[in-house]
Amino acid sequence: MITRTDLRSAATGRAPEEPFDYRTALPRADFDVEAAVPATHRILADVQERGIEAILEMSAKFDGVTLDDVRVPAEAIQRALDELDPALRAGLEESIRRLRATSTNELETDARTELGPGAVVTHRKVPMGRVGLYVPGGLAPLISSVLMNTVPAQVAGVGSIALASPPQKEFGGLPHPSILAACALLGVEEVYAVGGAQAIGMFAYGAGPCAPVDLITGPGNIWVVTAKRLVKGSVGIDSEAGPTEIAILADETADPAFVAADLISQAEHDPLAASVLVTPSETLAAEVEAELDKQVGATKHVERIRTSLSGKQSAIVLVDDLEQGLKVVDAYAAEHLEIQTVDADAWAARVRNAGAIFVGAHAPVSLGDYCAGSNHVLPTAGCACHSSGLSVRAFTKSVHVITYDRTGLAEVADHVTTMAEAEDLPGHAQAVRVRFAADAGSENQG
Ligand code: HSO
Ligand code: ZN
Repeated sequence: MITRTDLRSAATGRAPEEPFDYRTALPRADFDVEAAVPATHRILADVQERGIEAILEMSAKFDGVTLDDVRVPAEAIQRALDELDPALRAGLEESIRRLRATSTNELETDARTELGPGAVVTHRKVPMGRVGLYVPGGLAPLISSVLMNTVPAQVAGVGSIALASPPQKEFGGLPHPSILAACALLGVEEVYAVGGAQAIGMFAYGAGPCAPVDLITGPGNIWVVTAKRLVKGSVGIDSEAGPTEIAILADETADPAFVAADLISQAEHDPLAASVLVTPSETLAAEVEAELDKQVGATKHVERIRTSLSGKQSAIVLVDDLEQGLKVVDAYAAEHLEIQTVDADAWAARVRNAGAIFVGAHAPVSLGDYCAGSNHVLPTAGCACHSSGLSVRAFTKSVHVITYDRTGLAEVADHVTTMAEAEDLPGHAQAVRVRFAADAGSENQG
């Protein structure tokens, strides 16, 4: 069901230490944002031009619901909480508690640097003013994504939070009730029943009751990801989070049943989801294949899982040793990376590129999806090389505050004027000299 990619020296004729761009050899989904640009562009332009009217037409066309308003009424949000299953409520509350603990601990303080008498630079951290959080409906109602988007925003101190999730036909055009209940638990009151690229347009440009936001975060399908890329610049976005990915670096000490279950867990999300095992152990590879055969049939979403495991984005990658495995997983830059090896901590410490790293046999990705206290909105498609997952930092910007007095400026005035003249920008030099003109005059007179 899952294919093998053999990167061992014997198969490739290349020694593991030879420089090689492993990205070209690794499986990856066709998630062609470029191809989705023209259609997404039309949707965004329509939302920008016709606002709420365009959005309501799109809800009818894409979601099959006829609505006359996009804002979810406060009573519907409260009712969803009243009707929430107590066990689910307990789970959500524990998840919120853990996310708040990590988010609070991750808050960064202002950095004040005194560079000399009368010369201070402060790096001040400022929360975003208004954010738009997107929670997908799609193949599963991602209740947990409400928490992952909202908690760090709240802890960062964002003043105004709006949340959008697709309207669901079976719930009378509202988002899934558990999504609304999670909003109620968190005190999020501004909720919109809008999905897809049109939700991103609504956040970016403002439409009807929704004022434009400064930052849009959250995962989504190809239309959402493409729309975020297109509006970027006029608003901020978090990293691109497309179909989910799991990579597992494992050796012969890993439990094949655990490894297979974890590969299946993310394959369950999407036919385009990627599950990749990187191992130097042919025995483990064979055992995991056998486990997959055994376990997949017993899952609920068999077809989706089979499609994603047999897709070209999933594979068992054989490597010479864990050193080469480390190069491979670093090049792949998976959204989620599990390390199930001896000395898992030590291997994990050497990983540079991953959205999140799960260390040891008892840290499955599912834990992080729901209740680890870490965030599950993470960069996919190799973006972990340059981007991070959601955290309070994503909802905070920083600004240098420069506080120099006359003494402080005098200390570096000559350096500024020299550099300005070297750049042929005498106006810059003059802006400093003018402040000491009186001194120069009194010296001349003296
Ligand atoms: N694994 C998904 C998040 C998720 N899983 C939500 C279950 N619910 C992307 O990180
Ligand atoms: Zn998941």
